[in-house]
Amino acid sequence: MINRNPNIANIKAGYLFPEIAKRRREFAAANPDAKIISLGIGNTTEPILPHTNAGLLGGASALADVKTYSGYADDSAGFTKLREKIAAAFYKDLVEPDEVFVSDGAKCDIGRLQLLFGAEVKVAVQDPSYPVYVDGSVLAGAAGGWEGSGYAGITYLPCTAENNFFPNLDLIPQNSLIYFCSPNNPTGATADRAQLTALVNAAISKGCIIIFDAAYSEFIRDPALPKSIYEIENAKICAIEVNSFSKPAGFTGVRLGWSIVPKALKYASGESVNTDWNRVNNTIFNGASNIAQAGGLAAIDEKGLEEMRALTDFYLGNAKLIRSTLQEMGINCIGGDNSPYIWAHFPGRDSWEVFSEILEKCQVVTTPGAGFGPAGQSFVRFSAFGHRENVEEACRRLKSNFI
Ligand code: PGU
Repeated sequence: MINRNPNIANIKAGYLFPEIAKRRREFAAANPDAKIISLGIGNTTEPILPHTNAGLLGGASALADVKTYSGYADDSAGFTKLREKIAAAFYKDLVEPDEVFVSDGAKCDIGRLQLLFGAEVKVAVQDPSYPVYVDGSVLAGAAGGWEGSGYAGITYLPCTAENNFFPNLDLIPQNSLIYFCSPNNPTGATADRAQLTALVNAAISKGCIIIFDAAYSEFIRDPALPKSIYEIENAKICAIEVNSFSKPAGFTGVRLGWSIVPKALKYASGESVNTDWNRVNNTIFNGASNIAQAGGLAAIDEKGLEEMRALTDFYLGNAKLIRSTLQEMGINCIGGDNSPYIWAHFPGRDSWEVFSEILEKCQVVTTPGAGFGPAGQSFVRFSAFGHRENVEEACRRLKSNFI
């Protein structure tokens, strides 16, 4: 029989969020009367707003008319108009439309991007981090080992209270692929201009490429904080950015995102990363849904951007409630101001144990910090995605039941 890809044996048995869903189901089965509230996975709950939805409906209707029907696109990179609008709306033309690649979401892009660098690449990740960076690298064979052996090819960059949740850049190996997420999932920390400038300078001096995950950039409210890595000088020669309509437009199920691969970005050989990315995508990806792209066009015109602002304001309102509740309870936490996640500290405790205690006492699902990396131990992530009444009820239960 054919052998299994050994890289699959090297990833953790279960992906974090299905594991949490399993524990929730087990708890629900044992406690049929429990009214469980999820502040676990960062999954949107509020409906898509009318103007954006009209764009989606228009995209669907166009398919039912012979005059406007469309099938496969000539190129997988997306509608030209959408590429132009993304460049203008989110990057104020700091990037060009042919540097924008529309996709079915940031997670899928993160998985495919590894193909550009092969199994030999060294990887550096913030610790804690969104699990796809490590699991995706392991699947691509880049980890050079088994989790129990410490994934020799992956360097963890601890982000802790001591360093204000920004890593020591001296730990980044030469010629490595750096995953960096800001506003951060799970810590909610948002890097400032000086920190991102230091990151870009470190990447350039060490011959690294940054994959900058800006999936939460539309939650930034502090005007001094950069929303894109390209606001930093020279980022175009060392950084790829991924982003998504999932959280700001409620497109988690619609599936629409994009990546930016600058034409100035080169491998050690001098060849163009942009050209390769186009080639890889045209080979294994047939483009984002044309309905989703029609929705995306509406989501970033003037009215659509107002809707994005309203939706992200709503979730930030939830974040404020959760954060102030935790603070009133005397629990140290960060995040929740320019991001939809609150990172709460339970010193000396095991994060899965805190997760279970919150579930049992409050019937509230959270995400244990250890699921995001070793430095997440003793932390728990609260997601601000939820209906307001559920978030209010979760806060009441936390205050009265979780001592
Ligand atoms: N990047 C970051 C940093 C994320 O947190 C998420 C979703 C994505 C990308 C995914 O974006 P898409 O465009 O929708 O593909 N993180 C959520 C959902 C869990 C998951 O497995 O994606 C979370 O709770 O962390």
